[in-house]
Amino acid sequence: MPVATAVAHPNIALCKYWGKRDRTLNLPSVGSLSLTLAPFCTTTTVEWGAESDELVLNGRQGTPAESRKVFALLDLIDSWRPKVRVLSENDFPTAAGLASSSSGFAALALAATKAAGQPRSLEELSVLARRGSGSAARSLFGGWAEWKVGEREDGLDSHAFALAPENHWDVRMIVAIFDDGPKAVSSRDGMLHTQETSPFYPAWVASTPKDLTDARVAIRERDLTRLGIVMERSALRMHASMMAADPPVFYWKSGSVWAQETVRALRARGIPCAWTMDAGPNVKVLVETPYADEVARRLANVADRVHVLEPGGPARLLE
Ligand code: 2P0
Repeated sequence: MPVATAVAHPNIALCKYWGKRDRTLNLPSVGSLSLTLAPFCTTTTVEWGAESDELVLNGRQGTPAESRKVFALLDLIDSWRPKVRVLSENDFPTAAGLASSSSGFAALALAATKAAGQPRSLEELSVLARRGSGSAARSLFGGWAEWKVGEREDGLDSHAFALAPENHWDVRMIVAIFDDGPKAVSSRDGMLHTQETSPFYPAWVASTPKDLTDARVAIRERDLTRLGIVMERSALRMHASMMAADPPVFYWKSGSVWAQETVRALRARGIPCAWTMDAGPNVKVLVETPYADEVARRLANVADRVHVLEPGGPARLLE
């Protein structure tokens, strides 16, 4: 029975993805840009040929909703596929403010295509992983990656590509945790509701191309001050679009604002750092490595917990 195992890291967007132009193909309304982060990872084993379709996620049976998403992705690889067993383990809490779906669907796409005997390029895998979860399109790549919005109706040009490898720039991403419970509103529901009801949504979409242009330059020049301006602008505009939805989608907690204030205070003292937030209350702070310990210490004063992460490599198969 063909078996393959793959490992992928989660990523955090510096220029955010929020909104879809096609729900069936999971095509984004905006381009996005991210940093892939180690050491957190998802390890996924696919047995292509089993008694029945089975998903085991972190040692428990997958829920019907989780299983539907996973097996729908496998159907895209081969609509005549045999029954398949999928075992997936995250070495970080599933709802800890890092999208485990990003590493999960990247590892699944890589392991499943290998087990099915259908090896694909990283760009083709990115198109496939995108169908499971948008942010997974970026986790196939290590380091700094951009996911193109694309123009084609079939979505084949909406994949990520590598901007710079993980050793391009010596930085850390510090995750300040304020709540590791499950989200009240999933990203998918939150973004669809935002695009359907927020008067700010068109302005959000229109603002994103400049963010991508500015972020590419800042990353190339390893300019954290410039990248920080883009990161915070992108996160604030994304959250402003959802806060203006009807009813609002609101993920912030008081601790989220304390962490943002901590970052501004550190910057005022000459430490280059910048924050971003996703569909939850946790705050992620990008900093050059020599300042990481001090920034982590300051954030630990306001957060329940902090994790210090580093740029991670691309998704890979385990022999
Ligand atoms: C991102 N997020 O760029 C944005 C920022 C959350 C906030 O991608 O519907 O799980 O599966 O494509 O990728 C989280 O949403 O959404 C996400 P789907 P996904 O990282």
